[in-house]
Amino acid sequence: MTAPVVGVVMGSDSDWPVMRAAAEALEEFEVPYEADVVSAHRMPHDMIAYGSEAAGRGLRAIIAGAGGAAHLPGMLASVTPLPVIGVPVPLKYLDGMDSLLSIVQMPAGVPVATVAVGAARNAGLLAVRILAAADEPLRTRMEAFQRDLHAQAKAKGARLRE
Ligand code: RP5
Repeated sequence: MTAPVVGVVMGSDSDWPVMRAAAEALEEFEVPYEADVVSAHRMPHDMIAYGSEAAGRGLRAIIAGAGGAAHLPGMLASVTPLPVIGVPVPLKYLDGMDSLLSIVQMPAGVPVATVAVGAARNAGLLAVRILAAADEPLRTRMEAFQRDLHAQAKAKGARLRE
């Protein structure tokens, strides 16, 4: 088993249907990850321990998803030097705007890279890019992925012109 380098955490298992897209993106690039529930409000001491120990355990980035009063990404960012990517999970009310604003509006000095509401796949891809900055084989795979995206977009235009 390869040790995980990305932590995919969320406030509740009810976030998993959204957050699994981050895990799937990491799997596509064969980036080892761990997934867990780390609730900022229901298990605050565990959450602080997770963030404090993440870098020492070998993680290189954290993807944190939460909904509503979504304090998990910001609180993790306050106790780890690792890059934290926040995923606003949409809940039943407010269309995820509450989650988005809870995550994106961080105080100066404590950044969280916030993706769009529900955009866990982009969070996974951003984590791959962060790792790829110092990993040439991974960067080569990301470049191939981008070429593929380009080709798919071109093909869509070509179909419209037929
Ligand atoms: C948040 O509360 C979680 O991130 C989740 O999005 C939301 C609801 O959690 P559950 O009541 O479904 O466990 O902390």
